Amino acid sequence: MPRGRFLSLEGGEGAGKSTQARALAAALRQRGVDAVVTREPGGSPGAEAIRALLLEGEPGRWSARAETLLFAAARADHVEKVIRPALDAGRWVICDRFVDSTRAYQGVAGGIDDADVLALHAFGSEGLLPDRTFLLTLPLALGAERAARRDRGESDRFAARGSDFHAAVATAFERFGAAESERFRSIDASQPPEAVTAAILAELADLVP
Ligand code: Z5A
Repeated sequence: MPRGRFLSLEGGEGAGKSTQARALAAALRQRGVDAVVTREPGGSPGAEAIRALLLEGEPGRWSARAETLLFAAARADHVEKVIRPALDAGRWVICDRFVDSTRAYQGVAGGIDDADVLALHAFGSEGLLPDRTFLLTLPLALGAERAARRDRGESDRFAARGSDFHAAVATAFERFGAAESERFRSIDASQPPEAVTAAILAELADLVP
């Protein structure tokens, strides 16, 4: 049984990652691919419990180091219980955010060294990386507007952070994409949803059977 493919979607808030994860799974299923959609933080019962700790409460609830460890712990459980078993069973996994989010949010924007984030990932998740990462890009204001419309004014610990923080996250993602052009594909997420899905599928053509 050939191993399944591991795809991740990254980008700032409101970029449309969840929307595209569902649309991509539907498009792949039409092509005969057995695709599962999952998300971070979360995706397994243990990681979903950690998700609640991470997203709820005061913005300053965790130090940058504690927050990084919580994300790494949630990911370790998610990888072990959900992602690796699915890939080993030949299924494709579409993950709404993965380790590049920790590198961008806790790393570049939060002040934790990239090498430390990657060392935790090497220990917790045996360094698993996606076969392809789609970076959904759009102007920050448009993403914030979409997220605010969806959340009707309610924001979690991360959305509540200022525009400088979110700008640093966007710059970090761009930098990762430029440094790892084999894995990353940048997608213009300001287009209508169907056009974004088509752009992702075009950048996946070499992997789809
Ligand atoms: N975080 C972290 O710090 N470190 C980590 O390692 C990880 C995460 C894994 C998770 O929040 C927070 O945790 C996240 C980063 C941090 N915080 N931030 N910011 P979450 O899981 O609750 O949410 P999210 O990942 O941030 O999702 P999101 O960015 O808010 O949304 P999205 O998935 O990118 O977008 P969406 O839900 O698909 O779409 C948003 C709305 O726009 C919705 O109403 C759609 O119908 C609409 N939409 C989507 N696409 C389009 C297009 N193309 N046109 C028009 N409207 C659209």
